[in-house]
Amino acid sequence: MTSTKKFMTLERFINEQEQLHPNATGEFTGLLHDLSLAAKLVWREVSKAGLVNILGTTHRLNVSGDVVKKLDEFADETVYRAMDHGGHVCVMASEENEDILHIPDHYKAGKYVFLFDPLDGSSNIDANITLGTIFAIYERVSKEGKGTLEDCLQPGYKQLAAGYIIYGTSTMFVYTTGRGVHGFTLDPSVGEFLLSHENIRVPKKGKIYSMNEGNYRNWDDGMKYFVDYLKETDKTTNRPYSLRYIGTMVGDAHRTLLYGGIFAYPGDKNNPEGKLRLCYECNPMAFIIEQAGGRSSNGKHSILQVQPTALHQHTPVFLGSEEDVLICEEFLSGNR
Ligand code: AHM
Ligand code: MG
Repeated sequence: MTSTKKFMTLERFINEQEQLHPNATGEFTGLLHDLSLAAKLVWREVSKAGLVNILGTTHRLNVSGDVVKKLDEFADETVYRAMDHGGHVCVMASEENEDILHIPDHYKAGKYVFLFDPLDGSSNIDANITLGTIFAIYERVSKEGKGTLEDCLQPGYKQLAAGYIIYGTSTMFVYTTGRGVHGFTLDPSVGEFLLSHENIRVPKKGKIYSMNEGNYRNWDDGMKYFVDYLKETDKTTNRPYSLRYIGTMVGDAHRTLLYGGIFAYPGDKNNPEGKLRLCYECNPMAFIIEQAGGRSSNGKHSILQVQPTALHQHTPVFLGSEEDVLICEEFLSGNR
């Protein structure tokens, strides 16, 4: 008997989920459909990244004949354009743009707010290493018309959905709408995302830590002691932990979601609020990890409780297995 999983496409899954909400208008479903198109368009370009010097502009989206866009700019524009005309979204904001992005006047504004990091890990492009796209979806708080900055500055616990697309050895679409976390792997031969990871759960405790340890000397003592602790030998607690760090948050968080352990980008002497952005990177990943039974923290409490005050604000971030993040918090607060 063939597995039924094989035939569950992302589109079908989203439609089936919609049936669970009798009052659903289909708007949200439409938004996720638009997003899966954006994912495929970005994947198509990402998978050709190494060919740019050979193919030149021939196969690039470059209708005006201008110089080829950098991949991160291409991803930014592609995601925006896939989402701007469906009538589902009233405002967007992207890591690549300083201000909020309005929907063009000639398109209808919908009730959702869409925040995204179009190409996470862009410093890894030339080395052919995993990249990603991250997104967060909120319901607007403004009543009508164009969306506002206030619509974009909502705390993470108000997210209706969040997820990421990981362009790795295979391409996956991983998302949550607050009913578990589900992963779909792209079958490039048919151009469909197929359900491959249903209801993902983060292991309660892991054996991997993932952070830029090059910043060690600039960390505060709690962070240093935590990492020292992870390197000690103690068989009963699986120590020493292994270090894995890609430098693409999507890749590091995805591995943490599947294998457990802890991913962190703490503050340090040079950057007290760390490097990663609350609205585009930390909130969506925190929602995913918490939905999968893991824990997120800014060092003191859940990332999802932080009220954003600026679009591009940074926050220290700790994500992963509940036990590992709890121990980290104990070190950070000086209780260990
Ligand atoms: P980007 O969105 O501009 O690519 O930057 C974010 C990336 C994250 O994906 C990753 O976790 C982090 O920067 C790596 O930073 P570092 O090189 O300092 O370790
Ligand atoms: Mg990023």
